[in-house]
Amino acid sequence: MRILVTGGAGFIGSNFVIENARRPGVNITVLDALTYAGSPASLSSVSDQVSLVVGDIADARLVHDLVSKCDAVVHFAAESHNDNSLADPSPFVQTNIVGTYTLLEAVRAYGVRYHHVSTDEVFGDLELDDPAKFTEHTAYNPSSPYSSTKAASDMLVRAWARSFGVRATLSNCSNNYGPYQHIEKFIPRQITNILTGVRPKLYGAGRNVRDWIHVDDHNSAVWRILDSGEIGRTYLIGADGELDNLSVIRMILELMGRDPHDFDHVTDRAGHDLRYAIDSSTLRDELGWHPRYTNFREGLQATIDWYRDNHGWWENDKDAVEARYQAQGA
Ligand code: NAD
Ligand code: TDX
Repeated sequence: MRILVTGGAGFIGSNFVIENARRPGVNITVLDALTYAGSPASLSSVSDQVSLVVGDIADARLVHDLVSKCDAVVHFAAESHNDNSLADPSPFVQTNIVGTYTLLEAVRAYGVRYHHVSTDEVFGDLELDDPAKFTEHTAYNPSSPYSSTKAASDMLVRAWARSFGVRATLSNCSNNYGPYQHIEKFIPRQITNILTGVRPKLYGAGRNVRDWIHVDDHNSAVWRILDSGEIGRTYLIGADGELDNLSVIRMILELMGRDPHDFDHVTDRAGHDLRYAIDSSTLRDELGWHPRYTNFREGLQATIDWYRDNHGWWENDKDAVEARYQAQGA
């Protein structure tokens, strides 16, 4: 199977490529624009097995050429950071909506199988004490420019599947953690803050809850859906990992041998979603998927070790990322 992986030099995409590049009978081409969030270094361990095409998913001619030569597209590429979408929504509209449209037109033209990687943020947020979790039937109610452009892209996929018979599946996953995540994101930002002598930064009071899943578990679910998912269906991916941000920041400090109170409260995010929680029982019951990382503390420790052992992967970006946050009071 020839698979085109968009965004394969980003966090989740590179982990997906590393995990699947050596599967017998699988041949992977990565299409990635190498924005600030993409790095060829993330693919160095599989550079002999994988071709990297540097280009934009909204470049129709390039996309048609690549899609015409593959059997399936797994679409990870996106502008993915909420804070950036509040500072400038325009690349989010362009990549997440126009880019997805461009891919859909190409898979429609060549009859290619398509898997769309999306987020639980399309459902908006939940109250802290709400017993309900997000399911496949939850109405869309996105809050940020990021999540609204992801919601729009999901809608395009559903329409192209229904109206044009595109062989598509969708997945909406909760917050990922693990190696190769950009240091603008919550967990790697705090780990690399501690490693560089900067105090960790917590938005507001830290009551906001995220449902953490290890990136390898997200990707094993994506593979399962690509292989055995029902065409036209949406699957929710989650590993029952709900924790508030205050608990996570304290756990990082503790695992790194610091005082768990040694962090700063900074300006809260505008429109900050309160809580996400995924019910992944359909995926578990129908496709037999289960997460491997069921102990968040152990997965977090392994992630801390990875950032400690791979300074070269992130240290050149650190000052610029923190300067940008400081300018925003965050
Ligand atoms: P990321 O920002 O780390 O990586 C995105 C990649 O896409 C980068 O390599 C970047 O260079 C590439 N890219 C951006 N614009 C492009 C364009 N126009 N053309 C080609 N390539 C482009 O993101 P991530 O965290 O790995 O997220 C991957 C996907 O998973 C996204 O669709 C995101 O919405 C979704 N998702 C992420 C999470 C999470 O917790 N990180 C959770 C659920 C879903
Ligand atoms: O320094 C910080 N301090 C802080 O308290 C940062 C960067 C974040 N936060 C908070 C905001 C969120 O409540 O931590 C939580 C997680 O923040 P992010 O890592 O920015 O993730 P989030 O906004 O929840 O979105 C992530 O999960 C869903 C991904 O970035 C999205 O791409 C994915 O769709």
